[in-house]
Amino acid sequence: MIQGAVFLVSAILMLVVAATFIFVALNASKKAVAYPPLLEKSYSMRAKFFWVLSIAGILILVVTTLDLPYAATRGDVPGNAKLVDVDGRQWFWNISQTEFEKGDVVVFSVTASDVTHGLGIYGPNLRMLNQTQAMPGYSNALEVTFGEPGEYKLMCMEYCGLAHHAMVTAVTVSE
Ligand SMILES: [Cu+2]
Repeated sequence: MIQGAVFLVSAILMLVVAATFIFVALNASKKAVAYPPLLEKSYSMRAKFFWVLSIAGILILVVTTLDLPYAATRGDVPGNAKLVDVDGRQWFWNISQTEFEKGDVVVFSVTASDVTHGLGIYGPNLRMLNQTQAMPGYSNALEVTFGEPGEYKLMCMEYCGLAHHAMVTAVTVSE
């Protein structure tokens, strides 16, 4: 469904670009225009574009940066959180706890014992909730709130060898 819409929008935009090229090509040789005034006009347009795009770019940067979840990986543990150790190895996850209750706030302390892995946590609807790297010698804090009951999957997010794809495990969240 969304692919169809994306295809339609792309096709329309490509047609607009093609039509623009054809329009320019057909009108190119009609009349000669003095160049210096044209140059001046395009320079002034370019200067306006520069400022509009710069200001829009800075605004978009600020607004989108505010939404980044860096605070959740800083390691401050909320008072009611359960601390769970996760250790990634070729090719499985060691977890200190796999049973939770709905509403639990869990801070996973994520590390690895051989090579670098990535831990991604997926909700029962298979949407990713949070993810971090699992690195030998480091602990990354990954906070997840188990908002609904069901099976949450932990998957490796970084290619780590032959059986990388099999590095999947699950935790259960009960009502
Ligand atoms: Cu892995």
